[in-house]
Amino acid sequence: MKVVRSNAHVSHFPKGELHDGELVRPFECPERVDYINDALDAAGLVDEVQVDAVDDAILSQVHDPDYLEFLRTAWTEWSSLGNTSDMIPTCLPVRRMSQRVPEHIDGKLGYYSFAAETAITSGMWQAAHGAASLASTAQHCVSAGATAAFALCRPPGHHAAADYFGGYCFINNAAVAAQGFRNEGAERVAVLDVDFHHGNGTQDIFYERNDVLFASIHGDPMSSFPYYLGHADETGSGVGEGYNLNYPLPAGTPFDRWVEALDDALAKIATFGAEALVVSLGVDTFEADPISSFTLTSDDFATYGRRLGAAGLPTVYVMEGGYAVEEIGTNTANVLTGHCESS
Ligand code: 7XA
Ligand code: ZN
Repeated sequence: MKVVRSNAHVSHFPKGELHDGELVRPFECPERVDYINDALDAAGLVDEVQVDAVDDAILSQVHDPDYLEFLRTAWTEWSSLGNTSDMIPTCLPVRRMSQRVPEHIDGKLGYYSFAAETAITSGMWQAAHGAASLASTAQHCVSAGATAAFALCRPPGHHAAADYFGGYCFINNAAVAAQGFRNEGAERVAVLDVDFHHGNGTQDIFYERNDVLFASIHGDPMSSFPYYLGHADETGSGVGEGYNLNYPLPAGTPFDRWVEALDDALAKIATFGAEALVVSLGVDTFEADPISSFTLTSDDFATYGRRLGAAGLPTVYVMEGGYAVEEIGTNTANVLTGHCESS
């Protein structure tokens, strides 16, 4: 399989993550990529692709330009005030508050975020832009004729909405790939999100569109992050009505129940007539994931990878979550190996 990866991600690693009332070492850590690289290499899966920088025009098709400018300049503005540590949002505009963008960087930070576990670092923009470049390069490979490609994105992207960050995500890499497919001629594109967490950002970006179908299988937001989106009755709006499919599942969901949702989503993607598929590949559905609560085993990842390959669509895999770091490589490689076996 075509594999797109780089070291740009190492520039971003916050000093801490607010978790259960404490600042802990972030779950979303650079060695996640090392484990995945090792497993892909060991499985003999890699057909290496040279990375091309993402066209910034695509970023502006899926994100608000003011939000992108905030991400690009936030650290400079923050550090110009004498700050040296990471930027953690502490004041967010909730119900009945003004949606005017504040002038002070503290206010902007809250305005453009939805969760406080995600810090902006000095190297965030370089890493996030680098991850978007991987997704874009993978999409170019597939648009040019490859059957499938894997973008080893870090930071992940599926929580990043048109104009806010959070859940470790800044630029929505899956949305970049989907928009890239549209720009290069695909009439209908599907994004299938198999991460444990609902892809609220991807949903937000495509919610009013009928050219990109979004389907997400995830922990029920009544009990799982991101809590405020991901219910089954969120089905799209305007011309996008019917093009957003959410499959919220309870804590403890085992593979046989999970895969029923997957089969239903794949059937609907086929009915939609998708010409290309973007998979938001989070492997935090794994039974030992420290911040998630489904119970998939390592073998299950290979089983569902075969189902994804059997869908027969030109496919870009974009890495999202997965925090059982010693197994993240095996689980990711199993999905991709399964895909290759059945495509
Ligand atoms: O898919 N998204 C993730 O894996 C990140 C979830 C962040 C959860 C933070 C909860 N405090
Ligand atoms: Zn996740």
